[in-house]
Amino acid sequence: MRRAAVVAAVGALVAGFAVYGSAQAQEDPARDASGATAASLREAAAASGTFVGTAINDGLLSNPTYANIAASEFSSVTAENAMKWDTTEPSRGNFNFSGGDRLVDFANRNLHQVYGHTLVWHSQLPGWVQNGGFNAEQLNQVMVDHIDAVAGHFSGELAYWDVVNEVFNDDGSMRQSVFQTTIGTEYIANAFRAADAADPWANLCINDYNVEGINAKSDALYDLVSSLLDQGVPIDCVGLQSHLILGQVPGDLQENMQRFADLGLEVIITELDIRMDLPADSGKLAQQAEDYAEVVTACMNVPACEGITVWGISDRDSWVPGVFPGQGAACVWDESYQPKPAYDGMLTAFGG
Ligand code: G2I
Repeated sequence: MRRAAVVAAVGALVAGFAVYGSAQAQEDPARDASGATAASLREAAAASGTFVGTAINDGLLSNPTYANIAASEFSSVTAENAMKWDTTEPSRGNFNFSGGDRLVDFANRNLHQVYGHTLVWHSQLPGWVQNGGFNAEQLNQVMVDHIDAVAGHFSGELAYWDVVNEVFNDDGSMRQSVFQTTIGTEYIANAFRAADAADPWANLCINDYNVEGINAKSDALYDLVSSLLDQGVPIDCVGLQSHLILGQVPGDLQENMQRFADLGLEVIITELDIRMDLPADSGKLAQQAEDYAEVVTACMNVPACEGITVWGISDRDSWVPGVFPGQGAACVWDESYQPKPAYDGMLTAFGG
């Protein structure tokens, strides 16, 4: 059994006794449709053996409001940026694990699992890799050395790793990253084998966006993971990022998750947020609550969907407005760290 299953079991046990490390008890427990109470997303999710996570900006953990929500509402944390290549190996052979270590320490103190993100990605890739002029053999060695050092450093601490991230274009063709153009598609199998060697405990995932519904890109992902499994490559899970748009949760999300589950893989919602045109209003927030609930329900209906991570706690901290001008309000807590209707949507869908 890989570590994730152990962590989930411990999480469920812990939630049963409502002990949350340094987290404070909630004063106003929500009441679900059946009349049962759930004090937090974490407790509601654990009751059904599912984890609920958030991306963490470790620099914000010194904000007590942020840290308290992270500690009490979630059972899993993902490093929003701290475990990416440009942070962990900014120059060749020089490693920086300070942000990742802070996150692991926070997680251990609060009985969270840690979800590692990400080992091999075309973005946030330092110039020495992107423009290093390496040939195929050299770049493969650079990649394997990176995985060996980073996954090796955190080995035993993480429940999951996104081994490769965003390897496809939206039409299902391979993204022409430096890894793809220099090494060829076999870089993906090589990366998974290196990650498995460096950390035999973590579940190893492939992660992407716009693969939540059945479409050309998720078809390509399905074909790739099928081929990796046929080759005996150690892959355990598929991450559906789920950066969604208000009112546009794909109607075939559950069916799509199920086809990956039928291959024997876990499916994780890894980066959920649901953006809208600003300003938000009560109608949009009500729609957003329905959308969040729909995603949770799809996951709950697929036993291999082991968990859901939201991409940041509050609208104040979200990446969305910086990348999509005029859009935002994508998270579950508002700019003042008050829970939005989406909070109750998620809580109720988890079942309390
Ligand atoms: O773009 C949204 C997500 C899509 N899937 C992969 C995720 O890793 C990605 O996360 C975002 C982070 O939320 C942002 O925080 O990745 C961005 C980079 O592609 C992150 O933004 C970067 C900024 O672009 C940099 O200017 C900044 O220095 O964050 C850096 C650290 O704060």
